[in-house]
Amino acid sequence: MAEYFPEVGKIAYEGPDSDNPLAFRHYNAGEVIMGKTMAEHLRFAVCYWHTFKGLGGDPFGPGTMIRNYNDSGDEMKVAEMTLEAAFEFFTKLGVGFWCFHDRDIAPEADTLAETNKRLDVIVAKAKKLQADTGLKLLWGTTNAFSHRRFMAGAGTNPSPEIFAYAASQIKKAIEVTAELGGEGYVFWGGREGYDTLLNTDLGRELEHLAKLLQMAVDYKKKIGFEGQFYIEPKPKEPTKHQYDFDAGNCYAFLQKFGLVDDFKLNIEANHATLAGHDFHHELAFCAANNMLGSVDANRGDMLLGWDTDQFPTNLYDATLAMYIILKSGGLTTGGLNFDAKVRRQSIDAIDLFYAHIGSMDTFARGLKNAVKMIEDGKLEAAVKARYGGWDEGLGKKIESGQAGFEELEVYTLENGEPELKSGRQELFENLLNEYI
Ligand code: XUL
Ligand code: CO
Repeated sequence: MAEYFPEVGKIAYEGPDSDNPLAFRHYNAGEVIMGKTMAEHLRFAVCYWHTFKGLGGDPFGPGTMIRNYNDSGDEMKVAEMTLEAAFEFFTKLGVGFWCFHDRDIAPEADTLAETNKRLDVIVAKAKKLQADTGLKLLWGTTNAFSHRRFMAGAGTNPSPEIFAYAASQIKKAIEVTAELGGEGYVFWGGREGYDTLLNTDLGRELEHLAKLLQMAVDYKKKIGFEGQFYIEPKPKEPTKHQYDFDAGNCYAFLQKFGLVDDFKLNIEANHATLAGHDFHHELAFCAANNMLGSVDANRGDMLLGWDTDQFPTNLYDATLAMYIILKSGGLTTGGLNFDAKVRRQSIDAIDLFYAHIGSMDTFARGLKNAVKMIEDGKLEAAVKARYGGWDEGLGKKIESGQAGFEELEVYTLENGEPELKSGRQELFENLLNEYI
């Protein structure tokens, strides 16, 4: 097999004092922290679509990146070379997982039958490469948003024929995900939303989306696919409004349609910020509602305001994310998938390595910081103290349902104006800084 990244060897852990840009300073895969190795805690995945199919195109210009695995006029040959390059990259980087969309591993043909055949060829090759390298599939997903047939959505398309097409495509994508032993399957509603309400029956579209998801759940059970289903919230882009707006919205939707036990959420940092939340908020919401499944680890640029999908390098975000993840029991089926792309000017293949190494080190530091926060317990104790009133007397009565409006009125009339306590935000912020 050809070598596609000959200038890079296996990336090793060299410790914080290393000045080798092609080494980890903080991510030491086998190091045990709180009973698990760092690799087991972080479950890093590389995403196929950005890392191997993204070439730097943006709305103002085409791609800028020239890759040696792209160098053939034959689409299937390119697909095979790209897959080989990807597995070389995964292995050299030392991640345990990868993620893909059906259409980025195998190009679409003229008919669904022909497209499925192409997908089978690539999946057979991927299965072999997984066996040879020990790589695992974190999740698969469907691209039902790029082709022109999906311009008005897939499951929420006004046309039942297009709904049927999307269902057929998702069926196949779940089958190949199962074939590759995928630990999960993601639904990201690429164009499940609307551009204008004037031409949209919002209520009916939501019903249809639920139908599609229910069919997927039924089919998953029928074929015995045991991977976890995830929904990936995103509020807008490409549509003006996406139905899977944020974690709260997805949770309500899943509850309404009786789907809540069959899905968890895949939280993407940049999608959180597009929804006007921070990453921390979306993760905390999921943790509070037992919906935390997996993470698309990236970041946006607050001044640009669209889904820039940058590599995550912010230590505060990584620390708070890992704090929530650890406190909610850690990642089980999910992982940290770098749904991120190098910038348009980062044209060299080696930039892909720098980007992933930096982000893996960022989350390794986040993990270590979060462990310090948990072991030291000060933050948790301070939060607990703030809610201490609920563990006794009046609070306990309210929480256990032993008080109603009348009892509370009597209490308030007898006790008068409640004592006020500082929220101590600055003190909490200072405390957080001590761990970073
Ligand atoms: C798009 C996005 C997707 C999903 C998978 O914003 O995040 O790549 O992660 O379809
Ligand atoms: Co994503």
